[in-house]
Amino acid sequence: MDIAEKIHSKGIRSVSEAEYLDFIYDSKEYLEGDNLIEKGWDEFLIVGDTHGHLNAAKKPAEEAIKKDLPIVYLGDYIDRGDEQLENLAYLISLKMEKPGQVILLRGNHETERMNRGYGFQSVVNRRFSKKLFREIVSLYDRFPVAMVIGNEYFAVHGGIPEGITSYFEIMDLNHGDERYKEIFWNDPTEEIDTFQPNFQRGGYKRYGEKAVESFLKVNDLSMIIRAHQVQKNGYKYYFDKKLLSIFSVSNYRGGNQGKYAHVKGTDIELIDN
Ligand SMILES: [Mn+2]
Repeated sequence: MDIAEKIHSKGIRSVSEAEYLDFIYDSKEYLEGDNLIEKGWDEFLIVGDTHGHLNAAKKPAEEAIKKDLPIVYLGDYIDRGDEQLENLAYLISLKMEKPGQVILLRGNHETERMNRGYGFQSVVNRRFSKKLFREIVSLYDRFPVAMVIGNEYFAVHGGIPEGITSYFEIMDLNHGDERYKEIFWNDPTEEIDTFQPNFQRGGYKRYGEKAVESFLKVNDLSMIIRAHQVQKNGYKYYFDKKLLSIFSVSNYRGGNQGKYAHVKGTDIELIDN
């Protein structure tokens, strides 16, 4: 039985550390290991933060399977929710089943530093050993940080980094480079034109409409799709629909809605999650 199925039917307590470790080792060859990937898809589903909420990851995945559509997850799979090891196992086994049709991007919570402060490290250590935590952390560098879809969409967890003109430059960024980290940390804002430090996020940046316009123009793309911030309605458009921000856990903080998107050509349908 697949580990995700076992967790689902018998609970995380039924899985041994050796089983989870083998699963993590096996998954490595299925993860891209590239910073950026491109797909020529015309139709796909795209999902924002799921943060340890298994049902938030599952509902869009089941729709993707039913309709035979590819699906992109925009990162932040763990920390905070009640089903962190469950959510991670579910998403990774989905990836292993259909590696070319399922893309797991890296969020700012797919980092050791965040896991130490926001819950995942203690969740793993409570149930298993430090060894499993180290192995899971070693996977994160294999998640792509950005994706280009069908010459239309630029998909990332946070947004565009300052100092990158062409998306091709992302392919060679070192993972210690601030510009690499900005891709999963930065936030959009209508208040500024280009870039400004974001003190709420500990030194990463906020980016404005002119920065987005020029990035899209240079790269011949039409929209950025990103996650990383809770939205009251589950989504929010910025900059005359040049950017879509989605968040996929409902009732995450109070009464917010969760949404994911079904994209077909240039049509985008936002679906309750
Ligand atoms: Mn985030």
